Amino acid sequence: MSESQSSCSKHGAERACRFDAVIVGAGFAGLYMLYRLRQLGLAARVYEAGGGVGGTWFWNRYPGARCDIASLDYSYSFSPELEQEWRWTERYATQPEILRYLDHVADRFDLRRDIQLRTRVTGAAFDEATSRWAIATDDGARVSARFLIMATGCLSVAKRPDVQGIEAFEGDAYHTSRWPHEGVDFTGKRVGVIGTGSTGVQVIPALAEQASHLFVFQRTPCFSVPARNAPIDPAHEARMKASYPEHRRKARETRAGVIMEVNPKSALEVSPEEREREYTARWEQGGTGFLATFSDVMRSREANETAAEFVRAQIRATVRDPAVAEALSPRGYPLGTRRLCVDTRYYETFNRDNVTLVDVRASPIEEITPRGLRTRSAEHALDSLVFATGFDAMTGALTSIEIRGSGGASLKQKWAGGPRTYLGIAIAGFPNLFTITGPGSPSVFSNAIVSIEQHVEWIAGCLTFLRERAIDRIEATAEAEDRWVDHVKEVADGTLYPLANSWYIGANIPGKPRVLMPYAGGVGAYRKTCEAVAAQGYEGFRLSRTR
Ligand code: FAD
Ligand code: N01
Repeated sequence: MSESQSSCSKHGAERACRFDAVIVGAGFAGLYMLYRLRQLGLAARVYEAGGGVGGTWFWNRYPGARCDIASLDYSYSFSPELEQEWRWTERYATQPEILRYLDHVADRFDLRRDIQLRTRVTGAAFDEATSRWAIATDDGARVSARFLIMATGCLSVAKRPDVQGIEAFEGDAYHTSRWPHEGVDFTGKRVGVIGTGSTGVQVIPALAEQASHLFVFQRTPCFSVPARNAPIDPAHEARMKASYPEHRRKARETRAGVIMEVNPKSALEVSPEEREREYTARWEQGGTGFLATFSDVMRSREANETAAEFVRAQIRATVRDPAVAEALSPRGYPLGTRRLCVDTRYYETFNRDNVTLVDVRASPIEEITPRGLRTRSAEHALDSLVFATGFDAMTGALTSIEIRGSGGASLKQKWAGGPRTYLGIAIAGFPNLFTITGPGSPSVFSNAIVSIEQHVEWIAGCLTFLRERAIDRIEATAEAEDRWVDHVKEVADGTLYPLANSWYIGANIPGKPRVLMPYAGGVGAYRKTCEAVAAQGYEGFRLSRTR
């Protein structure tokens, strides 16, 4: 398998390239995958649709964008030197800072020479005779690679709202994940925002500070906890950097890839006073650690309701107008089953005179007009519209590429009833193809960087194993995939997640099958499963030689 080839040739207007591996996407996943393949001596090429590296952090440039896992954790662990030399300035870094970090990584490890930007992979077909992928890009090149590694991201395909009249709008319209690089000045403008998920709660306070008036069109209220963002205390940074290896090792063994102190008690076994005290303490700490206030918040509907009611009480205490506070209060789904939002002055923003909450569940959006937006009960004149409407998550980037496996089988068709994978890394019928943080892996239920590094390292280990045995074809068996899909579903059914309409289960995209796509078994347990599969000679995979 070790061809270590990289060559491009031109025949007339046609360019043909051959690599050991093609990686699609140059975000956290694609960059690290390239680094590891280089270490193995493989010739790899990254194709990236965007005009720069960074993935999520290249695209999502809306005001207020930042991570909500502490940056000292939301960063690569593979290079101790990088870990030590990079200095994060805030507990949760802003988008520009994370993008600077990823640009630095690309330069520091000399990755750019194997990354082709502004190039979209449009199709890939597996050739049985050669066990290679024939990859089509939108620059017309014909690319051949033994292995195809999809680092296409779980949240990289923007979803525009399916609202009538959208094309007729005469003002400026922006999707938060396709934000203009030069920024947008909303000073003096009447601005409408559709969407109140994690993006909405970040962009809304930022826009409110600029716009003459901001209309927030809310369909489903979110649960949001304060970030308590702040500059990083140098003493904390020094302590963390001194204990990084141990800290990272522990994080890899947790459920979500971050060390959280989980209170072992049940929310239902403590007194109301103790419950209030514990929730208040977590609320004051800020961040998603709120979910770990009691052991059963994410397991028991009744326990969860105590957390939900605590948040509703915070909303009532913060938002001065009781009707607005009530409209902002989520009901009807458990806290955390749609991604818990983390904000800076989100609820406070609704006390501003220049902000109006429009409840579009009570009065649905009827159409976007040339001059604004009309709901069933009112018309709102707008200069600008901001769509914080999310993504065709987890499967969108994969099914939008025409991927054809053994015998020409289409991935899109295979997944028509929901994604089917083995470990979220491989797909039966699609040999030599790997998905980083694919559906069926912990992915978006975790600190993404921990999950990305685990997948990249597993794939690198697998390719080394194949090379040492001169094996050039690996494919998940249908039986192993069926077992894994059943296991993912069984674990999902034991959680509260299926109770909410969320992008986790595809509910945000009309016609998408209702399947909990990420694996809810936790990154620590999942890692052990993956390691056991590898230790048993890649159990559940069929390995063979073509030549
Ligand atoms: P991405 O960063 O999405 O990169 C995928 C790349 O693939 C993109 O650049 C895309 O252009 C490219 N691509 C896709 N299809 C093609 C194609 N056909 N051809 C060529 N290129 C293609 N996760 C956390 O754990 N913690 C956080 O705090 C956090 N904050 C987030 C904040 C925002 C605003 C968003 C949107 C997501 C956040 N996430 C967070 C999730 C985030 O997506 C991951 O943390 C991580 O950045 C994903 O990296 P990736 O490389 O897997 O994918
Ligand atoms: O997207 P979302 P997001 N009419 O799908 C609304 C990560 N992230 O971009 O639910 C009216 O969560 C929709 O309403 P409803 C994180 O993983 C992280 O906010 O369909 N409303 C919803 O309110 C996150 O979960 C950070 O009723 C419409 C919103 O749009 C993921 O990315 C920051 C509508 C979409 O919310 C996605 O978050 C940002 C319509 N026609 C993102 N269509 C961090 O801080 C959609 N909506 C880490």
